[in-house]
Amino acid sequence: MSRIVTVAAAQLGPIQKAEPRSIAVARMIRLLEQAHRRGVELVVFPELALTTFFPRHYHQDIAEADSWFEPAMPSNETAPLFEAARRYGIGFHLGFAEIAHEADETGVVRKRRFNTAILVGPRGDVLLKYRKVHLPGHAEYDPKRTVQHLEKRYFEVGNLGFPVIRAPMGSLDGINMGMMICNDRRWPEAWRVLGLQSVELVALGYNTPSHNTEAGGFEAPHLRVFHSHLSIQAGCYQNACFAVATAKAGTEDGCELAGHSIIVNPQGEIIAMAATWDDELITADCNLDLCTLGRTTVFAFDRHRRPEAYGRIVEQVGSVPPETWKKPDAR
Ligand code: CDT
Repeated sequence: MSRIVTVAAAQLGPIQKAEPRSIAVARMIRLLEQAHRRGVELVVFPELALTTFFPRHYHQDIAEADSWFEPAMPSNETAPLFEAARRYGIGFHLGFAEIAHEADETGVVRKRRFNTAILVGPRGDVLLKYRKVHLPGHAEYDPKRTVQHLEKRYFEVGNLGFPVIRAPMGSLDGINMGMMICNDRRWPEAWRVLGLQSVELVALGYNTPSHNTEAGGFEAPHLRVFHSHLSIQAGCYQNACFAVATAKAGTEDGCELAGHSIIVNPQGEIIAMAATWDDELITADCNLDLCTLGRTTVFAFDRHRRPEAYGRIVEQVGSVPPETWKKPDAR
């Protein structure tokens, strides 16, 4: 019998700066209700789903930004979301800003801030936690930018790697599930680390501005969506997995977010795509048996990978210039 799971990307329209979490949670519960009516078993919400994308706002004192973070999950404000999901027996993925009091790499317990996502099972258990590894943007106020992108100011680099968990979801005894957050999807290394753990379904949320505000040159707005889809479709194809990629969309605090949430199959095909910039649920039935073809043929890692040739991937961060060719007799 085929292993089919019905999934949804629960795209959120904009959440303005002044909007409280209770409004966002109420909107998410409405999407969960729709999901329940459509027989969905797993719902993926966006990155930083409870508030505006606050890294566009500068706070000189980082502690002033703490109001954007969740010191507990679930909290009083998010408990209704957990309750609704449990009532319907639906699993969900939720992105949020996390405050954790835990030891750093020197062993000192301190307050730490991460861009985090959790995967919650149909009975309300937290199955997996992921903290964003690839943090885009900058740490200091940049007067040249028209919009700030201060993820490097507010968050530490995630310290949980790219974990994959096999857990029950919907009617299936076990699905191999992993997570990414936004910018991670642009890095093939992240996909491959998940692929090397036999991931079948990647849940990822994102907040991608429609315009490149880095003032580093012109980038046509339609390419923002193209690059997002290109990265996700390539990641799915090359690692023989499905992805549910969910955006925050529309004009938030005067800044446009690109939307275009998608669900992608292991052939790299888009099988569902959002058509609005509002709250919108897109769904697909994912036959996980379709992961087998890629991973037993072109991408049978055990037969075809050549890690001995990939040293630079983990030894180097930036690129180095290549050797310059010289005529053999001039050597
Ligand atoms: N949230 C997030 O990671 N956004 C980034 C914007 C960077 S601009 C290319 C993203 O990769 O979509």
